[in-house]
Amino acid sequence: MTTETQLATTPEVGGMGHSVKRKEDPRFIRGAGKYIDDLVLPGMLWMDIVRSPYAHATIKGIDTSAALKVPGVLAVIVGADLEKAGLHWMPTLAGDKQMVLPTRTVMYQAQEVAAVVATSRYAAADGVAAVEVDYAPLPVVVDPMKALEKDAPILRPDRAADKQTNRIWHWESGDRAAADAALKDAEVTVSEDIYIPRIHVASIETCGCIADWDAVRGQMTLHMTSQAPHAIRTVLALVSGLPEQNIRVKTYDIGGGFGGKVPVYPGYVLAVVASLTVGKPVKWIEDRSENLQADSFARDYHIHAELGATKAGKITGLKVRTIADHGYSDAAADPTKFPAGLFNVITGSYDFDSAFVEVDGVYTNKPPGGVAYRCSFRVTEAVHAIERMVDILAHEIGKDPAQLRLDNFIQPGQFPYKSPTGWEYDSGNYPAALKMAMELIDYAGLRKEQLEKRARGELMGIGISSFTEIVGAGPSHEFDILGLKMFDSCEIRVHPTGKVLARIGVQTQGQGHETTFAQIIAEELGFPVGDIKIEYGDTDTAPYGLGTYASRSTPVAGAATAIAARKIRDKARKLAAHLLEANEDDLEWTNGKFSVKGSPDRFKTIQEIAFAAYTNHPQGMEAGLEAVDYYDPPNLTFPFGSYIAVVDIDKGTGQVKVRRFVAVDDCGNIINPMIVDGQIHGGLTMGLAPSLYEEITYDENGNNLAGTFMDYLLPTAVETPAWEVAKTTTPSPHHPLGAKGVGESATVGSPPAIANAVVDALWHLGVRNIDIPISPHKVWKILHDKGIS
Ligand code: MCN
Ligand code: CUN
Repeated sequence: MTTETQLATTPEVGGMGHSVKRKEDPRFIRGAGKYIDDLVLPGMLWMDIVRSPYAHATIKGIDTSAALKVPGVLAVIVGADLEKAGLHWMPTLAGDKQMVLPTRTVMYQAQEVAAVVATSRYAAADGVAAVEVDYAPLPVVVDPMKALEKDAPILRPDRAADKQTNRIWHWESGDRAAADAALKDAEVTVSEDIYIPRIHVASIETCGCIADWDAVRGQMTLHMTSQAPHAIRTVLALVSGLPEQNIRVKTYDIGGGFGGKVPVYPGYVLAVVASLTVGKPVKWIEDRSENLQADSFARDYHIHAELGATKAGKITGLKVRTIADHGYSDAAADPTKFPAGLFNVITGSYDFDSAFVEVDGVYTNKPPGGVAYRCSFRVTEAVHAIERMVDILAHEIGKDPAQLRLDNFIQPGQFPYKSPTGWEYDSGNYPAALKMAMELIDYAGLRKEQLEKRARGELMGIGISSFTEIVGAGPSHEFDILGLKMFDSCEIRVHPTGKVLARIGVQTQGQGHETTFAQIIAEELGFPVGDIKIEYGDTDTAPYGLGTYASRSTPVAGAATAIAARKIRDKARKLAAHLLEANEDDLEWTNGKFSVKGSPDRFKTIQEIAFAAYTNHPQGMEAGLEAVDYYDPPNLTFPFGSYIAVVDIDKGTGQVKVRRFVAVDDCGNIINPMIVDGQIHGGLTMGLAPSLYEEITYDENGNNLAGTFMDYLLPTAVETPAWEVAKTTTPSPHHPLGAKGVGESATVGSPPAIANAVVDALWHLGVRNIDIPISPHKVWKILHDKGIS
């Protein structure tokens, strides 16, 4: 079910709203995609990394002599080597610093300790095995709550004297006094501790790069898997001192990013140093366990939430306190001003006045990071908390969770809506989405079925999540990363024969930008999508952009593309006036041509105009037809949706089966409905994953207990239900195409629907909350303790 939008272009042109097949698929389907590990350069060497078996230890010595005797091993790099060049620490995106290689202390299990460069991957691995490191173990801090206790070991003694604590920062938003007062006066309050576990992006392609230093030309080329190539180039220039014009970052097909390919990892820096040292290209590719154990994690939020309401269920206030486990360094990928991301969008889809949120970032002996993992900066955590709390409130006061939501939604007439923590939601129609989802799933029928089943002792639950997303970072007055403002860009060149080359500042990792950005140009200029080539990911040619994450490509670079195309259309109008010997104001634009008002047979097509731009342009006008736009969005976009999950629980095993899942999404005007559905399907599966399966845990010694796919469980097609998707369309009022981002909505919105469904099935047994992932063991234990299983 889709609210129909009027299509302005024909299927041949393939503008907005057409399900154009992905231009990138032929190469993927034929096995002709090009990934970083496919690339082999002449004379290329391999790098492999020695990693710490301890989560916290002093390095007493590193003996590289045996490794250097391994046939094929050319060099071993240790922290002391980097220290000489001042490269043993590097800045993180969050303004902290992180070790490239340790000189004294290792801070988490699997931390990089040394790098071995060799003539083959096998020789490098043998070299790694031959490096001898003498460690003296230190006390390990695993629990962030214990890290804040007075006698906890200080993990970062390198910090300033007034920061000798494991608390990295404290951040708050909203009005504490107002929230306190609202909760004190509330007729009903509910509170809950909710833990959102540490999880890890498990993209098909792990991280890797080839650093290629050309000493003769003074040129560093970094071939890599990055979601943000330009930012990497600038960081590399600042850290290494190499002139930025002599650094080229180049990406290829990326086998999934999902946030994990935003940060700068020590491996990249080590490959660069190795190439500078040996003067040859050096390749480094992680294996799966290195990826799971050492790269940036996501979530790991310990949330305590309190919600106040009237007895009738009108929400009046919210207070949230969170401990955020950041590992040993704050390397979170968040905009500079937002240490806890956009977590304060936690008031969600509901209209109430008083909210207060506080977050403390904490150091522990775990890998650093805090990437979003298909979540625009901590929004998944926020959505999970508010949607769980709203459900707890509904059950507590005996009100249907759907009705409670309908009674509290921000109403369509209230947009633009100012939230109590300061966001301005651009547009929305929350009741329409929830009502559509209820109808599609037959909510009333399901509630009836549930009562019947409960009478028979069967466990069935229905869970709703009515989420509001916040994507498209971001307006330059508030959003930057390391000082770089979060604009994005597009450059369009129209060739004489009416074919188009466009380059964008964002970086596709599977989202289909080669297709959808061509569709934006097709919509605006009338060139058929097949005549438009989209390029990205080469910093020597693409215009500067901040990259793809936080579903910002459509909101920011998509807008830049539309505006660049409109600049071209403005020039095309002048050319058409010249060709038609008419006044510009007498021309009208329809379907790829300018015609004279009132004389529809006097027209010039965009292709004719393009040719004239090079062959017959008026005197005094510049030749050529090209434009560039750097777009600074006036606001973020606020996509939303309502999801309903139905689960059945096996009483014998505690296994949760998601029987049905209806997802109604609204991302404003849609560029390519098929691609959007693909994003939703993939996103829902990535929401199912942490709901029931994915989690990284550590034992008391800081050993990672989920370092392989044997323990880090991913849902396969067998576990994944047949997603039922539908749309409503509420355009963004400030985006040139009325579009909002969608890439993360489903991952953000779906976990609470599943968790709410499980708790809904068990509430009558006295269950208020189960933290995700809801494993069969957790559920079985509850049922067993209640004497049911
Ligand atoms: N789209 C559309 N109409 C809209 C909104 C989006 O047709 N109204 C299309 C876009 O043109 C684009 C795709 O949907 O082709 C996603 O667009 P958008 O929501 O702007 O998100 P981004 O392109 O910025 O992608 C980022 C987002 C994030 S942050 C993660 S994480 C994620 C995701 O996309 N990583 C992905 N989806 C992924 N999909 C794949 N296959 N691989 C990843 O690594
Ligand atoms: Cu939100 S993970 Mo995506 O931003 O690359």
